[in-house]
Amino acid sequence: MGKRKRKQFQHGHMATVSSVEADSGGTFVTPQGQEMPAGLEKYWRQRYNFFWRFDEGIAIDEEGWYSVTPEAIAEDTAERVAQLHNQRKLPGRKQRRATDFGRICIVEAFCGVGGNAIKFAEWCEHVIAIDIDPGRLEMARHNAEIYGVADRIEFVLGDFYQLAPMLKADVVFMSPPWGGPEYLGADVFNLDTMPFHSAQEWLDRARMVSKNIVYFMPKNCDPVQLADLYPGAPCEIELNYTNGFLKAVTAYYNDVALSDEGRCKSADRRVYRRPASRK
Ligand code: MGP
Ligand code: SAH
Repeated sequence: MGKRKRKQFQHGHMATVSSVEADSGGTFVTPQGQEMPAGLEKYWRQRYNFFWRFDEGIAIDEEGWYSVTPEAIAEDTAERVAQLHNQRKLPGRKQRRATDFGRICIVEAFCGVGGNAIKFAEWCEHVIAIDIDPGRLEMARHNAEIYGVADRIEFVLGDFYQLAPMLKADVVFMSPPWGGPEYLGADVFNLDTMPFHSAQEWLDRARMVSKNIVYFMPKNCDPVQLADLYPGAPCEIELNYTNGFLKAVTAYYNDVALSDEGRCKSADRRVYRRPASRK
């Protein structure tokens, strides 16, 4: 890890090894003897999809493992959001220089271990990253340091529901808890059944911060229910794939919805729109 200080997190672990072995009892033990929470093997296999710099000391805890947004999806979202309010279109990711930022401020309402916040900080001038869990917020800061973007992120410990009335930003991004991996058990995930607050209640809070909202949601939710959370707003819903597998969907409301399809970088990123007249 070079000069970077290694930290041990209370509920997380430093995941710095490149392979993992299952012991006979079904728990996972890394070659360095670190125990992984049981049932997380499929996430471990995807570790470089989550953070390409994983081996540099990325910190993740159990909720972080099953909630972090895959990096390619987070990058697509950040690139798209960064185009908002720019005088000129930002160069694509290959040509982009470190000084080419979207001149916007974005609130990342549920920062987790930083999957989205890091990508927003790579593309946007200012990121306010909120999480209610101090351990995970600290992991996000640590991970952002690995990516060299921590100085563009304001880390805020708190409840987004309480904080929203005090915030203003150009865009709000939300990837709230969906109730754990059990969401996969439903044929159609009902957005009213999310824990703590319904998808509608979260969105109504986000509207206090900005009309431009990006909502990261389960792949098995009903796109019509998702679009109808914000009556009258232009809404675009994209299907988010990594390596050919559908992982989630993202809804864009208002100005961030007005993209053109040609902007999509990845063949795995497919877009469809709600009819503009739908209320
Ligand atoms: P997953 O549960 O790993 O499904 O979630 P996958 O990989 O499609 O499973 P399969 O068995 O069908 O192949 C896919 C992605 O959704 C994860 O990588 C996270 O990015 C995201 N995700 C999953 N959960 C449980 C949450 C959650 O509770 N909150 C948020 N914000 N994202 C989640
Ligand atoms: N986008 C993140 C994953 C978010 S997971 C990433 O890519 O890493 C959802 C996060 O929401 C969890 O870390 C959880 O601690 C946080 N959370 C739950 N309730 C919250 C609340 N009321 N306010 C802010 N954060 C909350």
